[in-house]
Amino acid sequence: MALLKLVFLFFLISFSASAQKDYKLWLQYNVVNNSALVSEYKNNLGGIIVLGNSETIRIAQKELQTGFENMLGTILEIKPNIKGENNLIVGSQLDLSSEIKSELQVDLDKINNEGFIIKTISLKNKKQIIITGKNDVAVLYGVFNFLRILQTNKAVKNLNITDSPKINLRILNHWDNLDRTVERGYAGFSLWNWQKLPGFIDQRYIDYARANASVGINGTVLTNVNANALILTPQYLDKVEALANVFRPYGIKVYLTARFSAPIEIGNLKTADPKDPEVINWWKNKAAEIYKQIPDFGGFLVKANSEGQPGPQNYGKDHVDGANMLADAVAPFGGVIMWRAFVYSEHDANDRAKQAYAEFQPYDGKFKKNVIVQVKNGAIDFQPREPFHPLFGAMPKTPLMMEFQITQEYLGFSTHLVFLPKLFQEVLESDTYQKGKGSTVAKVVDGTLYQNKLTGIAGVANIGNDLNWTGHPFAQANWYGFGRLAWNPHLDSETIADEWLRSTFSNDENFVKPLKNMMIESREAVVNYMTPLGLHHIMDTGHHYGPGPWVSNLSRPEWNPTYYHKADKNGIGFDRSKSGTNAVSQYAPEVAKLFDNLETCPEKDLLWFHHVSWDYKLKNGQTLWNGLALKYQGGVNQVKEMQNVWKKSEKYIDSERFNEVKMLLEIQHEETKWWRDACLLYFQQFSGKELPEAVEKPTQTLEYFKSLKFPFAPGNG
Ligand code: GCW
Repeated sequence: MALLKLVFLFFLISFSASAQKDYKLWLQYNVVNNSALVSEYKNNLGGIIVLGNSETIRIAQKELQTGFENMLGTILEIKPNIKGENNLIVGSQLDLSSEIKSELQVDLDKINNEGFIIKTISLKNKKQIIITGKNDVAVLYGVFNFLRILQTNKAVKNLNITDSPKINLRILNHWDNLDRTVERGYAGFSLWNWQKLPGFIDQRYIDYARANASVGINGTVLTNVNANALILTPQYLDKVEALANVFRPYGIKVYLTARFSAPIEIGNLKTADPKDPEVINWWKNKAAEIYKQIPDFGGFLVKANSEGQPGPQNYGKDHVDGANMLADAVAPFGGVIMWRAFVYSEHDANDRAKQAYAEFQPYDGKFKKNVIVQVKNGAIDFQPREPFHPLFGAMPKTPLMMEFQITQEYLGFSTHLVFLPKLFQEVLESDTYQKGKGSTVAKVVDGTLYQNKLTGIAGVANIGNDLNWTGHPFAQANWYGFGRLAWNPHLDSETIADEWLRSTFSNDENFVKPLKNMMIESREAVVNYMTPLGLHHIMDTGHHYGPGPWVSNLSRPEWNPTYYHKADKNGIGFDRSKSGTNAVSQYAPEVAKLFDNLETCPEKDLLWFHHVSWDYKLKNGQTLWNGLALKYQGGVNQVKEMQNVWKKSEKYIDSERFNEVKMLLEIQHEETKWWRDACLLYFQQFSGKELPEAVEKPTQTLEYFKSLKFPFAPGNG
């Protein structure tokens, strides 16, 4: 019995010890085991002097102490004032001595309000390291960046870093419902425990804020864009206020989704017409009420007249009327309205890919100054690959914010390992040519192309109450990577993968190198085994889990996969060229020409823009049918290879995370075969051709794949 107890206890200890690792995300603060580095760190970091005493500064101090203790095994001495050399001086510009300030003036002039400086300077001939910025939150960003230097085992001698975020609003969009289900959430239930708020502050709220601050995320929309008006009632606003209070010292503002019909639902009005004086007044009062409780409330995110959500069009008004009415309500308090451009209508027979542009582009210049239009990265909907949305660059007089999806609605939920920064980077680097060569999407989003003051980027969160936050340990990298790209949309995804691996797992080069390659490859792998060569939207209905290219019975034509792939005996693909729907014309002439012409259209986007025959010759000489089949097989092989790489990583990491990822990769590998077989068997009915040699025989019949049902797939309401 005693032995049993002991075994149990051991199990409990080892379990919770490694479970904590999962929970700790990229803030592991692993012991530095390179002795030369340890002594360098210790020699350069004698103690800290903390200037200021806000809650934010106290958080920064605690973070440094925790980091040091864990990574170097030493307690960092807190000094009341600068004595001796090699101290870390941490505090905002407002708290710096004039001597330090004058040393740093050039750098201070370079950074923006949220930027930071990490610099080795000489004070009275003594070397010191300063971490500063214009305010305490900027200092906190500097501290996290400094700790990243240590976490990634880089040198701290002669530091000279100035860095500022290039985008103002760096926001997570939670599609969290008030009943704690999460639309398209695959990591458990919502973090927000509305029933226990405001009295009970879950430690997770604090840990969530800390994780976000560590990558510079400065806003969170707490509620689903398919909104519930109740969140705007006093009962819920008390709860929102409690969360805002937790997040504030971490530099994170709270935003809410505004249900357009709220004046009717909770305000007892007869209409929600944006031109109705009572409605206008209701929103003004609501905004005032919110700002009284939450003075730094960020504003509203709105999904209107999209997929059945109410909006101004219900009253014969348009998006501009709706957005501007709300903008006026929050303007006196400095709030913003993020108005989504994700619209398509069952009454519009046009190519769905063209509808958002057709509707929004003519509104350019008509929105109030505090409105920013939120545009998904592609014109359809967060597919494994989409060409960039044609609205980017096409509204020079309107701030546009990027909406990425971090949660993997269409990319294997939280069972597939897919490193999304690679996808995000591909979009951000795309050249819109709207102001000549070099007019990248990143420059539209960071405001440099058209000198927009208001800039933003949103990521639909993949976070839930799972122990490891994101369901898949590697999905943490997508949260991390989103934050890093939000800070700097010009960052390279390889750099991000490198940082993340080192901070999350290990600095051992033998681990980092192969794993980094694996992460970078993982995005193309998912495209290959799901939607190669420009295919899109061929997933199963409702839950969007797994393949469903055969689905053709849904009430709205543009909900059916057959609408998108258009496979028939003549070939496959959606003709969006000039001879088709002419969606290409929504791009700048240079880009339109590129996509329109079969010769120049990148093959990765081929079937997005063209319907081509099964015998069409690809650049490598393969027929389209063979090439398509080989891509599917290639994706399966890539995941097999990912499994091999992962197996070799065992000795570098803890067994719990190792096993989790191993199991998940096995599931992923099985599912790659499912995608390959289901899609190829289905398309084969039209091509009438044999599969090339190198493609493995299907594991099941098409009928079998069609019969699969997943009534309780997560994320689907
Ligand atoms: O991707 C689709 C999803 C919906 C989502 C919608 C949107 C929140 O399937 O679940 O609704 O997009 O972005 O509004």
